[in-house]
Amino acid sequence: MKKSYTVSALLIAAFFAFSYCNPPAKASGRVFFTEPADGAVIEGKVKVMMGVEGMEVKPAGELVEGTGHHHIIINGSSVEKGMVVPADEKYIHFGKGQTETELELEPGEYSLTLQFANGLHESYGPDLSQTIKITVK
Ligand SMILES: [Cu+2]
Repeated sequence: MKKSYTVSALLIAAFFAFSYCNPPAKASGRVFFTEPADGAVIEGKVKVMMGVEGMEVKPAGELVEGTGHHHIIINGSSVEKGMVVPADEKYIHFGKGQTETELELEPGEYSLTLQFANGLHESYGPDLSQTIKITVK
């Protein structure tokens, strides 16, 4: 009887130790435009400042957990988790680890999506994206 108590106590202790060391995986972090504000009306070049929390910005090339780089998607939407972010005039990669840029856009209304992706350009999905709308005059 005493032995089984000891075993139970050990199992419980092991369980708590394990839970403590391995908190459940959750989608941590967020990305956001520091500039421009959602709904902004802008004249001329659009200055964009890209922010991230819970992840580290790192130039592309190497797969390192907890790191990645920004992408801006013009008039599109976030890229599904695990998919490689396309590269064309609509999908801009900031593979040097840049956190700010200037966009030259014709007058009109745009949606800008900020998408964080890993060193191999594989998207972290909608959880690590933000979409805003702006008007360029
Ligand atoms: Cu990329």
